[in-house]
Amino acid sequence: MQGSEAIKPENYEVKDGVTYFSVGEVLGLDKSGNAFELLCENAVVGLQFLTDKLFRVKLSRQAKAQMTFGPMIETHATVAKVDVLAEESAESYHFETAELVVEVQKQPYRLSVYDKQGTLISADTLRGMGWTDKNGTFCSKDAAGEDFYGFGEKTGDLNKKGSVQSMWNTDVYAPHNPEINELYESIPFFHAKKPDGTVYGFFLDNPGKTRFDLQAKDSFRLATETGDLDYYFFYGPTLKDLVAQYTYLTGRMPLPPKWALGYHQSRYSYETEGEVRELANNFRNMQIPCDVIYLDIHYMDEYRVFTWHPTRFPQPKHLLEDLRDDGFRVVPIVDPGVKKDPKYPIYQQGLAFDHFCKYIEGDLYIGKVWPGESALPDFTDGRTRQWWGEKHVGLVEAGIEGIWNDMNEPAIFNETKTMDVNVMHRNDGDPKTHGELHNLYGLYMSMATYEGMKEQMGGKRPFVLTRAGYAGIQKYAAVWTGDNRSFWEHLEMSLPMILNMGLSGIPFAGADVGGFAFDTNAELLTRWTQVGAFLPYFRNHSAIGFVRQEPWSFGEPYGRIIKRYIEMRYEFLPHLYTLFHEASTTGLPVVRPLVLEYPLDSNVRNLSDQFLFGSNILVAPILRPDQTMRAVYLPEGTWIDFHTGESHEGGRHVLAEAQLERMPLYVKAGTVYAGGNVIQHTGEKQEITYHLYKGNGSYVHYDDNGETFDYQQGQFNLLSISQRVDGEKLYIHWDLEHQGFESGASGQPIRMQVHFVEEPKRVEGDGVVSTYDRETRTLSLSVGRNVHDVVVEF
Ligand code: MIG
Repeated sequence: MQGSEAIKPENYEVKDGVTYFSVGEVLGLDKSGNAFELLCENAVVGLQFLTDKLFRVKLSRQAKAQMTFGPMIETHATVAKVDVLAEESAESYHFETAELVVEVQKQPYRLSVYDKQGTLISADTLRGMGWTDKNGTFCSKDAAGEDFYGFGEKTGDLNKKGSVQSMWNTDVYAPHNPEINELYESIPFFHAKKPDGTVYGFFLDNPGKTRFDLQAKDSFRLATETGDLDYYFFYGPTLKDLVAQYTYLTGRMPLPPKWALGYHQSRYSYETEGEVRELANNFRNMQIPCDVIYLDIHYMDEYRVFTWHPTRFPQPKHLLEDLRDDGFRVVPIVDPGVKKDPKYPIYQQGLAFDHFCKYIEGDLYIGKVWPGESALPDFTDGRTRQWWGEKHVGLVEAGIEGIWNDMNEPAIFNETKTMDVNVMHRNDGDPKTHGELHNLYGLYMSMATYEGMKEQMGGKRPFVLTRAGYAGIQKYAAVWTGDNRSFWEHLEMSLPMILNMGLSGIPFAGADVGGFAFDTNAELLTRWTQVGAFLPYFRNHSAIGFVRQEPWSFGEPYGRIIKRYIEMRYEFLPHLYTLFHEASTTGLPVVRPLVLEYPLDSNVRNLSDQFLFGSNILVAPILRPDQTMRAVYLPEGTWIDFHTGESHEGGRHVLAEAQLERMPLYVKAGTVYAGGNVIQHTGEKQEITYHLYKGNGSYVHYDDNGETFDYQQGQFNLLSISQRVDGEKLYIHWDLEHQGFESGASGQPIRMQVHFVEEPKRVEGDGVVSTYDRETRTLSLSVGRNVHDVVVEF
């Protein structure tokens, strides 16, 4: 048995020669504002309850606790009142809310969390909390048998058990693989799921380098490299609850414009106006749906941001108008580097108004990026964000509604791949070095972009895509996973990455379909497009110097199959939009690992080669060449093969047929979802059909104008549909829950299809028109708006 002398502030060495210091014994308790201050021998520990299930622990190596919140914490979370009962005994302090008990042992400091039944949820290890002679802080927690999820954009498995996760936004062109831990985004948040299914989580709010060591069998450690430990503890008890709480704390994705949910086509680069027009014409002539075309760096004049190349794109406004008439939006790339060029107005203004990053001595920081030597805006300053946002006005006036932020880690062409960590950021009056704020740089850039665009777009929703980000990025931008390669392995790896991003508060994520670098091939592009159609962000993008990978690039049968899956994206769009709306209100991801919906199923703890689109459509993509069959795990319930109608009892594996033109898809019995006919872009009118897979279940379909913020004033529709099986009868009921916008459907009958059923004996309901297709076993119903109930007897 070790006594407390084991961690008395006597320093102790660990194998790598680092000396650890602990906060020591707790000597007293103070209250300051709504935070408790535990006065320890060597530090002050702030303890602040934000809700009954969410509290914050802040280590301060100063006389008083420093409790200023990080910039991404939502104001509503910081002001909420929580009733906390605080008591003291000889050995400990005891804090109790309606849901949790936090016990802080005095000799030495050691924090434990219990639920109200007295079950231990989490506790500090003997090593506890402290710092090292290298100046970083740490906290070690007991954990035995936990599975770990979240951590944002990371390579490797869905379940991060046994790994080390490091957070430092990095531009990685070298092939992404499970060994590369630092990519473009850093989300220092994770879920820990105990073997009994109980879930708790930690968010380490520190935008410098942080590290999560999950290798030990019975403990894990959180560590910072700069700044003092500032963590939030969440008690689930479910994964879903935890995502909701985390996004309550750091914010939720605003509803994107509907067009951003369509198919996006990109290339580094479509280099001229002529090339872009030809591309657009190809889509429309071949009737392949597409909403968005991207302009990569070639559109600029020598890579000067906010300019157009004089000969490649001589009349941007005219081009954009023509494309818009044809239903296309154009999203240009905007990088942070501002070319050092005395004749360039943005550089002139940036200098004149002191917007660029500098050293403490006042020297400008200059880094080499695409435009050559460049200055970088100091986005940590609100004043500079405002300026940058305003600079988009020319693009907005030309008709741009979406911006693609790249290189915002920031990526610099040098040894460290980023800005000098000694650069001093203004940080709204609280200057800090780049090393301390690094992971916030890209987020602040996208925030400036989103807010600037929003101000200029006359009530329309902007779309921003970003490569770099930090916790809270979901409030400003969609995220793509950067420079992947056209490898089957990268297609496979993108799934746990996107699923974990969803569990980390970022529902709007995707990878470059087809792969960015290296030559893709016909089969890979086909399989990648199939799964891309069911991922939240759906963009085909490829790099300069490699084969073209537009949908038609490989001829038949590939072109036809790719087209069909892009069409399916649009057929599922009304449901996808509903899922996006759900994500924007609850934080729940659009695509979900099975463990989110079936947390007690031991077959899905680390399953990520299949996922759920919403809660009840299961997508089982093909991730390897020449696979025409695959094993699919179906969780409990009855699952219907989308392609064949075959019904399977879950809780077991099935072998699915998956010839090139088929990606296995299963719909759970009882599912209702809103679908639509194929349209060429989201500007076209789409007829809604409600799809029913016989069983018990309900659905609420959300819709609005897809473009403006009027939905926040009630201009949206909610239509609920439920179905219930009783013996031979299927009872269908629908209601208009909320009618706030004119969809063009008013007065039109409600259309429904019940899939894979026998020919009914009778269909009851006033004026209901029903038809039955024997071949597809589909029952189609058309119900007048004044009829709310239909009974189908089989
Ligand atoms: O150093 O703008 O990830 O999508 O096409 C490469 C050119 C810069 C990296 C992005 C990629 C983009 C490319 N950019």
